[in-house]
Amino acid sequence: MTDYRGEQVLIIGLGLTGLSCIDFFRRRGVTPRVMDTRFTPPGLEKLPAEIPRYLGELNKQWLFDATLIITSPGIPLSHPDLTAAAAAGIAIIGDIELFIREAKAPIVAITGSNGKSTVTRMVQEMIARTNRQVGVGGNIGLPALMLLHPPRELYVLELSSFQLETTHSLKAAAATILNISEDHMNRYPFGLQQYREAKLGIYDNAEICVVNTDDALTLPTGGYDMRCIGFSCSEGSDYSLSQREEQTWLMAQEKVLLNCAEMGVVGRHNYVNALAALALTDAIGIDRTASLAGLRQFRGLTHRFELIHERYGVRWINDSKATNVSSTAAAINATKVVGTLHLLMGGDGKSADFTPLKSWLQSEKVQLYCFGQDRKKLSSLCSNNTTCTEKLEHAMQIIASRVKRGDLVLLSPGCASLDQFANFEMRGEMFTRLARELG
Ligand code: UMA
Ligand code: ADP
Repeated sequence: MTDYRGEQVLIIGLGLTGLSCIDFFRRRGVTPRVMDTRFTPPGLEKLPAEIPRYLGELNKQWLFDATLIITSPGIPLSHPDLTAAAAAGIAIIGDIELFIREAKAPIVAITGSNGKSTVTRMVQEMIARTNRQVGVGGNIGLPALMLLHPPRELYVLELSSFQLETTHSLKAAAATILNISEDHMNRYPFGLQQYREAKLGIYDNAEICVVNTDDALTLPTGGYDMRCIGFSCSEGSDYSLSQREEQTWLMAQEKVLLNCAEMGVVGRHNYVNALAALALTDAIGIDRTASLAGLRQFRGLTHRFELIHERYGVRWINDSKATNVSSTAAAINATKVVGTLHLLMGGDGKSADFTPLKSWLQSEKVQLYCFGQDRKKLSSLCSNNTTCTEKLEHAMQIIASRVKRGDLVLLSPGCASLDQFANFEMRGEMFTRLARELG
């Protein structure tokens, strides 16, 4: 166990991560200081009274008093006060680094622009069939530090690029980057390569790297190496999809494993997610029968291309977790519609370039409804067939007055929700409630 007594620990960012870090240090006899740029950050009501706090901005004096700074993922390392602290030689790490220093069990580490949570939960479901004590968390569910007590036999961590930026000692038993496409460009001013660099850290010292051979950006810096196992949506990789008799099959080492129709999720992107999950569970020695049973059982996650209901021949699908361009593209690709696709997009676009969606949106079968902060930028993609409203609920009322049998209403916003909602879940819950009322 690393001894932090004698360190002047400063935690920046309260929220879920900050609270888990405070608990971690208190268990080790260290009283950290806490800072948050927000006046009333989430979790404030749970902050123990004896913890010194500074709210509303960063306190330079506290920064330079610290010998160890723990940053939450929501705080950019490029913040001038943090770059100054780093230049002064003060160590800056995140909660995942703290976790890795303590965890004794093998770690499966999962990142990517899209599909992280889906693959993480698939892997969890597959391992569950073996009755192993597995801890699952990170950028999903519980913050990693909350998985240390009681200790587990195995850990599955979903990791964001922000978390990877402050992690230095990871030695995953198996690690994957599922895919890389533009996201969080407001945090990566040097663009996609800078974002990729952050994600590539997941392969450092990994025993096995599960890579997407259809996406060269997911390969380690030096390219495909001895540690790599590939997955692909076409045949030829270690794990691949195969099209036979109008059915899609999961294959491993050219052996047919599962008919995708047996899974509870739809869309090619989800079949590819299943390949990655299989490659990861195989890499850590999970019995194939258990893995395949887990895949059959997995029903998909709420807010990810989730069918709310089909009524009067109209389907309403909640894909609120589509917070970037390629996840919305995956949703449009997975959509089969006889009538009109009423597509709801909007929110905080995080400086994204939406033009890759243009050709789809200009289809006569698509009616686009734009809401939230970046609605004008989105509606400029196709001047025809577009309705702009300030709020999601207004757009849904208009849709309700227009839908016909055979139509599909899809919330796949391609943007973060934080301009109008507390999180993507609240946005999805609003869509779900209105879909039930209006549909
Ligand atoms: N913030 C401030 N000032 C601060 C600290 C944070 O304004 O001093 C803001 C950030 O800009 C951000 C928000 O507060 O908008 C939340 O940031 P946070 O670091 O306090 O977040 P936590 O509550 O600790 O939650 C984080 C992850 N959130 C982010 O990375 C933004 C959660 O992932 C994760 O589940 C949790 O840690 C536990 O590990 C959520 C997420 O949205 C699912 N992740 C992003 C994504 O998946 O796209 C990366
Ligand atoms: P993440 O945790 O990376 O955000 P999720 O599994 O929560 O990923 O899915 C987020 C969004 O991305 C959802 O809209 C989902 O339908 C879509 N998605 C899931 N897997 C993929 C994939 N492999 N490629 C593209 N989009 C995907």
